[in-house]
Amino acid sequence: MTQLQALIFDVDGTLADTERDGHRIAFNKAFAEAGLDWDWNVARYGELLKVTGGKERIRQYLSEDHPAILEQAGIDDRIRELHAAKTRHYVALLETGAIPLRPGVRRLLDEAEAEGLRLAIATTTTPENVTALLEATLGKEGPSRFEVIAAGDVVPAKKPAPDIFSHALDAMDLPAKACLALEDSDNGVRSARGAGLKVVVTTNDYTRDQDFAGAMAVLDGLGEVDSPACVLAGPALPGAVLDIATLRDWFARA
Ligand code: XBP
Ligand code: MG
Repeated sequence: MTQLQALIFDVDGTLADTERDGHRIAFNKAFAEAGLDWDWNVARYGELLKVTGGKERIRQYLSEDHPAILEQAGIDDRIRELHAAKTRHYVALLETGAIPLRPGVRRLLDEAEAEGLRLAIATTTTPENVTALLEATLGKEGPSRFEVIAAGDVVPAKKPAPDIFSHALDAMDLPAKACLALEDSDNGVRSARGAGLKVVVTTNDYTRDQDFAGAMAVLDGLGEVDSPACVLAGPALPGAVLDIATLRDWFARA
């Protein structure tokens, strides 16, 4: 049987709750700065999250709310410019330290390293966003703790396509059967499963009611000693938190 050798983390919603108070705010700032009256409230943004990728999400919004604008000449450049402004606002927001890691993330990363597991990232978001989040939360050395950061447009087809996880596996030169993905969304589970990976889900407010078919386990978080994790589907947790010993056990049995 193949031993667990690496953890591959999603970023948005998994490492940190970045969507509602991060990406959404940055999109709205970019729209306002461009003189647009587009405003994505919390509920509308939740609907738009079905499409991964910021540029793709703007395009989806236009197709639903302003279809005539999508037909205008130069719209692709316009979307690219708006998205570049959004990334600028998002990185600036992260640099203020406004968005912490989710509970248990730092603990699990430390433990994984101590146990000799390799770490990688597979995300739809823009690479600068990942660097900014990891530096703001884990310090200057944060990004280098992950041997591969697969992000954004490095693959043309974003989640739920499997490409970004396959890309991370190729870069690590590891087979899917030796790795475990950590995700927060249905699109992420489909992407990881498509690449042949086992997946553990930690849900958040936007993803709680999604269908995580194929996931090895679904929890409301990784848990900390003073705020235990709750298993929503899958094997029972032996203690208050999801730790590497439990992950190894679930991985071997799945
Ligand atoms: C993350 C996303 C991203 C971010 C925005 O999905 O969908 O689009 O919301 O990032 P996942 P950019 O967690 O499944 O990878 O604006 O940089 O594209
Ligand atoms: Mg996610």
